[in-house]
Amino acid sequence: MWRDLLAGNFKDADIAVFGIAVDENCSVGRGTASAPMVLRECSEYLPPYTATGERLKPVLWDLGDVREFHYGQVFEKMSICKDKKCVLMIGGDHSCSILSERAFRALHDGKIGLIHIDAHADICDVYMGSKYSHACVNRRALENGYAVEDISLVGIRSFEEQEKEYLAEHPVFLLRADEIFCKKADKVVDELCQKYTGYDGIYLSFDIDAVDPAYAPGTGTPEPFGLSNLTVLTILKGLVERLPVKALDVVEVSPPLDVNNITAWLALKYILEIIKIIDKK
Ligand SMILES: [Mn+2]
Repeated sequence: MWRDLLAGNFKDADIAVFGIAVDENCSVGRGTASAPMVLRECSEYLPPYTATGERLKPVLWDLGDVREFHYGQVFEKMSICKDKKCVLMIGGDHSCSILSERAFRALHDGKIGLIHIDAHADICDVYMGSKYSHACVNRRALENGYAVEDISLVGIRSFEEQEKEYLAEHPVFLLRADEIFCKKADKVVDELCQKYTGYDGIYLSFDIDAVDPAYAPGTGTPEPFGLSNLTVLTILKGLVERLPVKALDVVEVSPPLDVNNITAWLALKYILEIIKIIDKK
C-alpha cells in the first residue's frame, strides 16, 4: 500500500494517515467503512507523481484503522501525530469527522478554523433520531470547541428545514455550489484565505459528495448540481498551500456503491496532490 510514499520510519514522516472504518451513522447508502482499505489497495497502483508531473517523496506514515465509533481511539491516533505537518483521516461516513475534529481542537491551542467542503451543510442537531448522524457534524463541532465564526461550509446545495432555520439565526460562512460555479475556484480560495487570516490551525473536512456525482458516483447521498473534480482540486490545493491546514479528512467514499472505483481513484488522486503541497511547505 501507498506505493513509494511511505517513509522508512515514523520519525521521518511529515504526514500521518489513519482510517476510521465506520459507516453506522449514514442516513442513506452505506459502504464507506471499506473506503480506507480500498483506497490503500488502489494506492499500490498509482505512480508517485502529481498530475503536473511532480515527484512525491516518501513522507507518509500509516497508523492503520480505528474500527468503531469511539472518541478515545480516534484521540489516540490524532495525538500520536500531533506534531506532524499534517494528519489525514480517511473515513468512513462523515460522522467520523465529529471525533477527529473534536480531537484536533482538544490537541491544539490558539485559533482553530474548520472548513467543511460538502454538498450538505451537516448542521442538523438531531437527524433520524441521532445526534451522531453524518448530518450533524457541524452542530457537534460547535459543541466541541469551534465557534460559529470558525466554521465555513463550502459547496453546499442541499438543506434540511432545521438547517435553514439554524443558518438564518447564525452567521456561518457558507458558499453554495452554484455561487462557486459563477465565482471560479481561485476567488473562493482568496475569500477563505482572507477569512482565516490570523488562524493558527485549520481542520479541512472534505466530503467527496461535494464533487458532482458525475465525477464521484460512489457515495451514499449523491447530490446533483455539484462542483467539477478540477474545481474542487483547485480549492483543495489552494487552501492547503495558503492556510495552516494541519488536519484533513476525506470521507463518504463508498466502494460498494462505486462504478469501476472511479470515486476511490478520485479521492486518492486528491490525496496525492495534497501530500505534495504539504511536503513542499
Ligand atoms: Mn455530504
